[in-house]
Amino acid sequence: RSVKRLSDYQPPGFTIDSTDLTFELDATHTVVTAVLELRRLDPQLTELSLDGQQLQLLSLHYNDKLLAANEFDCTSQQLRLKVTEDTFRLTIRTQINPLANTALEGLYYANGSFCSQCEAEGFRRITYYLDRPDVLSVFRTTIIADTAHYPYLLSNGNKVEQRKLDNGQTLVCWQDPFPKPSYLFALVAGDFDLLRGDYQTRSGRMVALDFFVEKGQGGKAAFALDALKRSMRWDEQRFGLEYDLDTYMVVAVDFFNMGAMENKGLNVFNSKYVLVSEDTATDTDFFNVESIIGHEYFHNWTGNRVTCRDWFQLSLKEGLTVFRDQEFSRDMGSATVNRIHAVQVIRTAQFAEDASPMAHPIRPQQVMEMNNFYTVTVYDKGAEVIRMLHTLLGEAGFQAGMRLYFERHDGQAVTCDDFVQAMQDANHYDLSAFRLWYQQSGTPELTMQRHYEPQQQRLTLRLNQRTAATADQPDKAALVLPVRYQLLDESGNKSGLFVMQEHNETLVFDGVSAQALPVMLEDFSAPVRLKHDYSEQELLRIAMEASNGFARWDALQSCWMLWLDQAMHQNNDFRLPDAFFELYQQLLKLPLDDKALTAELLKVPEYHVFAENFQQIPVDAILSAIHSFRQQISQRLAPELKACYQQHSVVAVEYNEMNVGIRALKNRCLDYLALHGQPAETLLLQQYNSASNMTDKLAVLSACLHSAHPAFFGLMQQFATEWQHDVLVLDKWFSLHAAQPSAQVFEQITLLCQHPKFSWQNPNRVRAVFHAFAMQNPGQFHRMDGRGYQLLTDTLLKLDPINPQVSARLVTPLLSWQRFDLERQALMKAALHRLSAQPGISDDLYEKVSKALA
Ligand code: DPP
Ligand code: ZN
Repeated sequence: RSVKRLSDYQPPGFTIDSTDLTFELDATHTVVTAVLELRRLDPQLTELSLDGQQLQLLSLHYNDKLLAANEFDCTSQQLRLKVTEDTFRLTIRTQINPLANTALEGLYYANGSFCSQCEAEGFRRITYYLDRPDVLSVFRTTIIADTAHYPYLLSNGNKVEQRKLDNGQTLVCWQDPFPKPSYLFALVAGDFDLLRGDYQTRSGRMVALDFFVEKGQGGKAAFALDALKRSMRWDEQRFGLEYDLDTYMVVAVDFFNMGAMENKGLNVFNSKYVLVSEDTATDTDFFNVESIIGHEYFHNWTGNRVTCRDWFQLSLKEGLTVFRDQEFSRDMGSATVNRIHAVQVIRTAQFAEDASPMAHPIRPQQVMEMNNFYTVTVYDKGAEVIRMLHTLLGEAGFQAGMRLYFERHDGQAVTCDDFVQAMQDANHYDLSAFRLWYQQSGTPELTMQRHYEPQQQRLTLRLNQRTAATADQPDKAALVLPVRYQLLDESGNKSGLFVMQEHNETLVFDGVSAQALPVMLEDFSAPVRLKHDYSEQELLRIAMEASNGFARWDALQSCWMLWLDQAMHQNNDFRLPDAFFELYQQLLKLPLDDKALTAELLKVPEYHVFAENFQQIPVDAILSAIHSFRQQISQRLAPELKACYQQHSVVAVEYNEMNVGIRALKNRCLDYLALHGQPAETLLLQQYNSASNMTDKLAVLSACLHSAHPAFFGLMQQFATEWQHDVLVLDKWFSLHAAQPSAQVFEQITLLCQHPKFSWQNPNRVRAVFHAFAMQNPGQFHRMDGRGYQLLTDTLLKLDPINPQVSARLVTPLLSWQRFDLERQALMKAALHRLSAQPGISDDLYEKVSKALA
């Protein structure tokens, strides 16, 4: 198995000026004819090597000459031939089997439609090609298919021809004027509902917006269509970027490995990120649709117009585009809650990845299977790195950098360094030390110690940064850390930005009182772990007094860690302090204007939040402490919880910031009230039966789940009957079953896998069951008898031959075996050995398992 290294990058020896593709579609025997106009860039080269995978070569022409089998070399991975001219044409006919393509990479056939996914290296499963992002070509795509079954034949760009053939087939031809790498190619053929809209750009051009979704679901795309218009407007206003084609198409499919894909002019989406209506989707689903619609749209400039030179640069487009979609979401809803959620992703999933055998910098240095590097590090930590640039340069400076970036690189395939250079040059700001963020992995730990001198009224903060070794890199250097702070003081609050560069630095405040309290790392201004010496009392003071909502939430998070620690040392005799109940009481009686933030403040952190603070994770102690915290809150604050619930129980159904916040608050109360057992039943049933929206229905089910309420099973049955026709809703039901914190979950999962709507071929179904089990059911997954690990391992062995991308994602929780007690370590390791012993295990899974066992 081969590993590719960034340091081995070589520019392409040939390029492809134009790519003319013809698809004769058939579920099992699709014939692809590729006419490629090639040009030699390196005159020394005498051999051309094209990438290919699982292709059956039918014929190969060099210019007009049909080549005989001995005139080229065709292996399972490559097509090689001698080349004598500087420009020449290759005509390659291949046959592929889309129906057999359960990996869902390249061209596949599922649910009666053809669909493609080419990022990162899927195009080589369609035809032999220079399948690398720095080969940009102008594409023309002709699709021929049976008219009755496939009335819509779609590809990138503008439709230039459509005609009926006399054999019941239709031919459609698409031309994309923008040169693009093969990973942005797309083809879709099928029968859909079409929802149409349009958008006038700021320069006055009309753009047709077409959403293609499963038959009968057209109405559920209206919100996504509006979200697209909002994204287009927002990108014009905030970034000055306008759409560049006459049509923007979005296709929603149920069989899809990822969330969505930004193919030029023809986005393909996982249907769960397009299809929403109040009765079938939760507020979180609506949020995700808007954010992902935005994300893929924003890629049109950051990803498509300027793309990546090689796949090691993935964060160039993903980190930047996540930053952009986060800023968009922040402008559309509660800025504070959005930031809290983004920070939670970093503190749980990303910190966990840094601590795992898969640790890598946002620009990885070596890769076996590229699909394994679409990670929370590349995406979300990558976005934090962009956010730090934004913090250092300010909005105006950052936008100046963006303009220079596009001025220099529009139409090119570039590197992360090119991006930073544009930011540097536009601002005359030396970013040489900052660049280390791109090559160093790991989570920096920032320690703050306070020292107060009463005579001088001087507060000194001693700051130290240290990054522990990671699996991929032993030695770490000091990073540039933008530290935003606020000093809470009677004499007035001071805030500012301190840019830390060295391992040890001091920050001095003069003329401040002994009570002055520094709030560090406001808004999580750098992706680090902050170690501080605040007392519980001080943290609660920040939680009550800070003007910044994020700082209040963050202080409470630190409190929870203190209390967990105390609970662990007092065998759960620990009682939460009165001052805490006073704070909660106040929030319940007088919620903040931002109700969604209030609901966040009222939440006991989840297992993963607590777990990430430990090198060795005390699974059982965390779970029992969470249980005890929730019990204490529900008992001590019962009247306030009821009153707050009652006060917010009537909410208009429409998805908007206010309604979402009220629902979040009400359902947070419900979650605690459900712990009251039988007396809560009326309340639960009442909300379930009267709910006009999925958020409120699902909130009842999950409250029952969290509190092990006996109403759970009856309601789950009712829910299944109501929603058996809607797979996206059923996915929620699958996940709730799989998250059930009792041993019954094992039989339940067996039953779920026999459900008529379950399919091992469908990633959404598989994830609904097994991602929920492995990630949202820590008690059963980490059982001491190993049954949880065994179930996941059996699943992976079954899944890997079907869809390696999905199996390699699901294996994640097993990789971090070193972070558990010795008994669990042994069980998890045995599971990993079982996987590695499996003959024919995919590169995707092998790369992760072998690193975990190294
Ligand atoms: N490039 C896609 C996205 O992040 C993932 N394949 O939008
Ligand atoms: Zn993306």
